[in-house]
Amino acid sequence: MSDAPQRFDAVIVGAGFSGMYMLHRLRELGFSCHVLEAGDGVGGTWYWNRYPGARCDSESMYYSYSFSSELEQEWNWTERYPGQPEILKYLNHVADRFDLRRDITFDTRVNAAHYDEAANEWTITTAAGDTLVATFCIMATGCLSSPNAPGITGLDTFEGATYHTGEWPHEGVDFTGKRVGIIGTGSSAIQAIPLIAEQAEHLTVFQRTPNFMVPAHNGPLDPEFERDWKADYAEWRRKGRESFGGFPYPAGNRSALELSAEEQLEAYEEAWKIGGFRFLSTFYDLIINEDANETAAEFVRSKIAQIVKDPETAQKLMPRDYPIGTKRLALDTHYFETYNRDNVTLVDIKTNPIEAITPSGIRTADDEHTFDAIVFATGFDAMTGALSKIDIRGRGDLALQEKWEAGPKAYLGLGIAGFPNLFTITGPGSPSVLSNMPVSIEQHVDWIADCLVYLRERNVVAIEATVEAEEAWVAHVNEVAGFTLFPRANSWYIGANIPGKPRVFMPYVGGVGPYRARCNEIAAKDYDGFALTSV
Ligand code: NA7
Repeated sequence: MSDAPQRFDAVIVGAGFSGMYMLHRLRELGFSCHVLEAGDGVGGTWYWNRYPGARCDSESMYYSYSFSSELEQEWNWTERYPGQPEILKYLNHVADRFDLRRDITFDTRVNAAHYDEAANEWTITTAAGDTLVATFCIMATGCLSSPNAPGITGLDTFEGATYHTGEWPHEGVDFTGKRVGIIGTGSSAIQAIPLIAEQAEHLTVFQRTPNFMVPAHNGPLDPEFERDWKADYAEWRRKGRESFGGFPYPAGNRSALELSAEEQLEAYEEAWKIGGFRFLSTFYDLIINEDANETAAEFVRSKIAQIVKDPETAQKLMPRDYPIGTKRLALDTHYFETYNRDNVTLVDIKTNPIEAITPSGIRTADDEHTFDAIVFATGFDAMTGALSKIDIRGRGDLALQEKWEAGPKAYLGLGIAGFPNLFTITGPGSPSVLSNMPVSIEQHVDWIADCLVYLRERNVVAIEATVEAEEAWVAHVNEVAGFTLFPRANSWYIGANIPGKPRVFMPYVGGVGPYRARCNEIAAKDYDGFALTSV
């Protein structure tokens, strides 16, 4: 980049699923735009998360872009759920096919984005000190992109190797013959543990909270299934867009409580056989009714008891203190069976807490563990972490961090009062992480693209969420969350995994279909709830 700041209609931060599609849409519409990306390639989440077993929990046929039917038809997925290498290959294919790289600068982390009120422009500053100037600043920074490294005493003293699942070495890691400790039992750990256990001499798992899981039943994609999908792709996509979670299968239409225990069991067994997230759609009331939820939770606990041979370990692995589905449900491929191996030990750190990391390993209240490597599968500062790392300043030099001190506030998860012409893709207050992400990403990107065309056609130079609309939306987001069991869990949805993070339920649980309708209605009413400034 040269010394003089380059000027664009829009600067997009991040080249994952969102940033790539945003670039494509805006460029097609004739806007000048540029993407800044911290990694040395496209992919975002799928660029960084290269740990063993990294795989998407949404199925291949719908964890993909829908904007190009040619792309849909030409790309062939190989498995029911796409593995990280295959998703990354897909995103690289998309980057090549739509010639995206020429407008992306890689290896460039954004440190600051400041709005100049007088000039009505954003100045985006990179870690290297380069600046870009743009009318619109679009944050495509991802919801799970700021790794959480727990501040455990003595971390720096450890003499072995340490890894975070979200920042995995590109060359991979060979654990053969190694004594390995892994902290965390969320979705990433659940995928990594069975594979690390196969390689390592010994694997010790440090569990703070046991997780509910249902089988993934991954396997090669049946070519006939793929053909059927491709023959009717538009209809499958429509179903996904209009659904609750962005998944194109029907929501449950029965209450768990209408059925006898035997009938419930039959329904859960059937869902267990199918595998995947649709387990939670077995009945419509699993996420809103505690008694209904408990029937599903108990079913999963009974499965753990059947799979895990050592009764004491099985007990430790059974989640009991939050409703199923209120922390992110994980999909299981030989996770529970892994605890039947002789070289795997489970340490429950609720009863036997980690006291320190030592030069040789981990010391808990009761034991001393020696390791060659420690894996942190400790998750992310979700939804707001990546935004908080950037010094974002709006009108009157207001810092986003300051505005969000008591928790994030945004209108539709798209715009923020005090921050004109700044958009967040899948930001807090939108369905985002509670949905099949590409569906929510495309909806946001399309909404922003349409919005920018609307502004251009009317000579509107600035758009900003009003405080009233933002407050009302945040109240609505909280109200809807309050109708569900979600707030009962110490989840990353509520910021509970990050010490000191305000407890606010961040995603919108109203469903992607109704949310889309609301966003469209707001756009149709000339961006109701946004203040528009014309030249
Ligand atoms: P998650 O789901 O946030 O899991 C992180 C795990 O690490 C979880 O078991 C946490 O326990 C545990 N954790 C976090 N901090 C600590 C500390 N300080 N000490 C001990 N244990 C800790 O992250 P993932 O990467 O697995 O998955 C993220 C998302 O990616 C996932 O939900 C999917 O959407 C894909 P906790 O449950 O907080 O007690």
